[in-house]
Amino acid sequence: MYFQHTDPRVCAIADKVFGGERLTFDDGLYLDERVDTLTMGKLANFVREKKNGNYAFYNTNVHLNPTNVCVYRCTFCAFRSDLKGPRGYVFSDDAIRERVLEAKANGATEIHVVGGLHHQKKFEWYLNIVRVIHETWPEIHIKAWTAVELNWFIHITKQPYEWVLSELKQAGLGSLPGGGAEIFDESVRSQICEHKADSSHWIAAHRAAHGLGLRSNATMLYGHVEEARHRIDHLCQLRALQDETGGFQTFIPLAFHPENTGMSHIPKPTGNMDLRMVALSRLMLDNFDHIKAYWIMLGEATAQVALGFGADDIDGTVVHELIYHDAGAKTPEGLTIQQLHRLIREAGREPVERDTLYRRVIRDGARWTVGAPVLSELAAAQA
Ligand code: V47
Ligand code: SF4
Repeated sequence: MYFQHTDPRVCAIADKVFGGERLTFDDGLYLDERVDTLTMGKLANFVREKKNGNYAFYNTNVHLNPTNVCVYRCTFCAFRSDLKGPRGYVFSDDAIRERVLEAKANGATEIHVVGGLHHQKKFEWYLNIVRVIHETWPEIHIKAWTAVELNWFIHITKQPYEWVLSELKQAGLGSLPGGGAEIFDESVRSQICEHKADSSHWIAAHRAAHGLGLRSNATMLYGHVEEARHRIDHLCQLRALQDETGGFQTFIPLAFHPENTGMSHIPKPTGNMDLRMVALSRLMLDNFDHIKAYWIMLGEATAQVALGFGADDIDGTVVHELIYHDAGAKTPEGLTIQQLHRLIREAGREPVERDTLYRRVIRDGARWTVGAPVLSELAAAQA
């Protein structure tokens, strides 16, 4: 590939990228602090196309946040409520069933379930949510509970992660979302999410899930009080766990949304920073297949451009999102498949509907079946 740059350090990094060589912590720091956005994008796009061709993935999904009542007080969170707060809510089993039946009618393949850590609910309540969803519609993939929630479950049950996860898996859990990771560095965590699960617990929960054959995602919350060295450290820790287990599917950089939070004085990250974080993560996470530009959080325009800066996935139709909308997101609460196709095609990519495990979805209206894993199809076509 033709590549020219006046900075010899950038040329050395580019040689590594084109040669498939792993970037070091120092390379990552240099990219984050010193390298222009278009150069980062060009390098990241090379990796993105090598891994995912011209495909851009999306899925048909729905969100369920069963409660916003939370024992923790993360300063970046606009979603949580106190136990007796006027905004506090708890879903009933009937309301959960209704959400699942709505998802079924809309042809969703996945339900994404995360919420607060309720002061008074026992593990059985969280387990029952998975059971109710699974019994209402066994075909839907249940991606539920972040590592922070799993950490709460081991705290309230006094059982190890393996026990909690096995119970959830038996009830119908399909995979874990990537939330709760924030920034792993403890000096940052103490400012933004004091008391909640630390980085070693986040990692232990995902390691245990991978050990039980459950796939998971990973995230990083950027654009608040963290610095470049914290972001690179975070990415290097995720890369090391992926080397060990291979259980991560997708990485999602999450842009801090300040409205209605305890850090509302911090401006929202710019579109430039959003694109840099997508590119940086694509370049550092050489052992992750997918980087997601979560359109709900980035906005449709930036998510579209991100498909040329390292991202190969834009998440899904996302009906009923609350976490970002409570924190000031101005994006719609959902997009249709036709709207997602338009965003992807305009960006010059080929839309592919995937299920949670990145198998091709073959659709006839609201009815669907799954085909082969798309990346194995791609590898066979390239061989
Ligand atoms: O853990 C909360 C973040 C996460 C704010 O796995 C905020 O496919 C920015 O993890 N500004 C939950 N971020 C969402 C999440 C997620 C989203 C989409 C897809 C997947 C996936 C996972 O949202 C939390 C926290 O890191 N968050 N409040 C805020 N004001
Ligand atoms: Fe609670 Fe999660 Fe909000 Fe933190 S981010 S306060 S753990 S709901």
